[in-house]
Amino acid sequence: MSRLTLIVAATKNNGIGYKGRLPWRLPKEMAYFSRVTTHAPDGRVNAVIMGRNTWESIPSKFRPLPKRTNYVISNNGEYSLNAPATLRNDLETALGEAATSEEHHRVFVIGGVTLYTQCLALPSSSPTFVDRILLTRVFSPAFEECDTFMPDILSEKEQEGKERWEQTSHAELSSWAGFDVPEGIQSENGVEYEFQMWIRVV
Ligand code: FOL
Repeated sequence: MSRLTLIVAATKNNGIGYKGRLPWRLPKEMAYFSRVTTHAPDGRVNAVIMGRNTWESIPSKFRPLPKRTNYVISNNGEYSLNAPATLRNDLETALGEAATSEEHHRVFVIGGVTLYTQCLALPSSSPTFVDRILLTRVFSPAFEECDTFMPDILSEKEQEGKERWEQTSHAELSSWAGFDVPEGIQSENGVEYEFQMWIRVV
């Protein structure tokens, strides 16, 4: 298990957060996040890896995210999670453990910006790297108040020697997720969004 999946909900400008939390309240979108990151064959669980700010942004009643192994990365060795999750000081250690555990089916990178950026920078030659992005694209409204943005990898111009990202079909997303993912534009609380899957072409 060396492939990582990055999961994120982002506006067209790649806005993902506002004042340390999500800019929207989308219960069905959150249910998708929960289901897709939890879904694993009998006897196995998935791991979720997050930065310390993302950990703190999750309501305490959902921490650690249930039925998943939670890894939290912080440079601060003194940081106290006050919950049954695994604290690691660096990404490499967490990835090494999460990706090599036989118990783990899939490993998800769930944010935030620092972790997304570090993980996306891992070359496809390294032992673990991101080869799949589950992107929930939020089309409208624009959520212009966003103060946190994920790296703009999907629309980056192609460069010599650089990896390409390609959007898969919806059928491939449902097949990979293991359940019927709602297709097309979803409307919830006046917000329009779509569940997408992108894969890295090497
Ligand atoms: N990816 C997507 N697609 N949507 C997100 O909202 C999202 N959020 C994060 C990372 N990737 C994402 C990080 N933020 C919870 C809260 C914030 C959060 C991630 C998870 C959370 O409380 N999750 C519970 C579900 C609670 C509920 O059903 O309301 C869980 O069990 O996963």
